[in-house]
Amino acid sequence: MTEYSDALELAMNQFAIEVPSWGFANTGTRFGKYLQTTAATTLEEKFADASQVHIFTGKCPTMALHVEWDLPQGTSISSVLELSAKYDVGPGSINPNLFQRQAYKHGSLCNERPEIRAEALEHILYSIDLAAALASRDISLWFADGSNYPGMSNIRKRKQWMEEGLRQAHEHLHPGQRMLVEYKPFEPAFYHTDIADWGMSLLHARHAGPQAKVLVDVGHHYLSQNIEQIVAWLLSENMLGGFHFNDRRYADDDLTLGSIDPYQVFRIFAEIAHFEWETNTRADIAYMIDQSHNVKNKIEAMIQTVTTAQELYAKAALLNHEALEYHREHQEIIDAENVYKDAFATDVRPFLKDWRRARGLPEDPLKAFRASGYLQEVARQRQGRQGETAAYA
Ligand code: PSV
Ligand code: MN
Repeated sequence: MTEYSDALELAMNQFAIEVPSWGFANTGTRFGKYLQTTAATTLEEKFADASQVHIFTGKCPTMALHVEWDLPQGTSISSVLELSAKYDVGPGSINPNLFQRQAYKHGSLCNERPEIRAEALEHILYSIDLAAALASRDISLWFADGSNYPGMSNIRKRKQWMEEGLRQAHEHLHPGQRMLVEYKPFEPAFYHTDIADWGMSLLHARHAGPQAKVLVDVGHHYLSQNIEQIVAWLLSENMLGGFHFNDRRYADDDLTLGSIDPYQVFRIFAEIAHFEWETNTRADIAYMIDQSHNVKNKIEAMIQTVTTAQELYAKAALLNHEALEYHREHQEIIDAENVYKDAFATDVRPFLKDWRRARGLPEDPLKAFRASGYLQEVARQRQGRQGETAAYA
């Protein structure tokens, strides 16, 4: 063990990350799907696959659920709770689906037609009650609402409808629950999106009420945007509710976290680590993965994501905050930057191996998972029954 193991150990003990149910299912691109024999098609299979990620990494105790895909009307809560107990994976954030029904072609809460706005609100209220029944704290709201051509929408009216809908949803929240408002600059709408950036999410969350916070999906920014600055501002406003982690080269590509730009993820974690050091508090942030792997094996990719997240979080935990502050005060630019670079360049893998071994976890979760034979077993079980659910992701 190295000399910095105390700070690191504390950070790694605290850090957990939620996996998405849809990350285990067959998902596709606009052009089609490549089906995987081992992909999960039922909620039980999703819980089973998520439990593998938790068993081998020890740090993924919950799975995010998408209401239409996992908990359609009529789902028995007790059956979900039984699966959760059987696989030792808790129901995580609850994601209402406000984009898949035909009715939402022109939007959900922002639709010009009041009956469709009412339908969308009803679905959100239903999802809030579901979350309460499952003892899930967070309701994650993402809206595909927007328009494709200039002139077709009254943007101000739509803003007002969204505001009203979110306020009514907030009124329905149970004590202790949170409502996370996600933004996205474009896709599926290609002219305007009703909640297009963090400022719009922030305003909507503020108008909605004190239990509403902003959800930052790192793939939902223009390429040159400074995401860590957004994180810093939201922390400073006490409005950062959570993350959807993924990586991208072009837009919302849903690639594996850290596969393209690990320094980006490190800089986000560095803002959080410095905030926590400065305020001597722990930021109440839901760390979640929002990825759909179409060409990698889904469980393997999820394990790879978690170990990468741990490595980057560990690097941020190595930051020398005193030195950083000193160099900032003295305007020593290179030295301040080098505090970041030194932490980022440190190989934390030997530490993580020790940390895992001390907890009875495999030193190399991916290798251990591969050796377990789980994939071969589910390939045998799931062969020939690819009854699948389409999922937009
Ligand atoms: C939309 O791109 C998104 O990021 C939202 O979080 C959805 O809930 C998720 O992907 C799955 O479609
Ligand atoms: Mn997302």
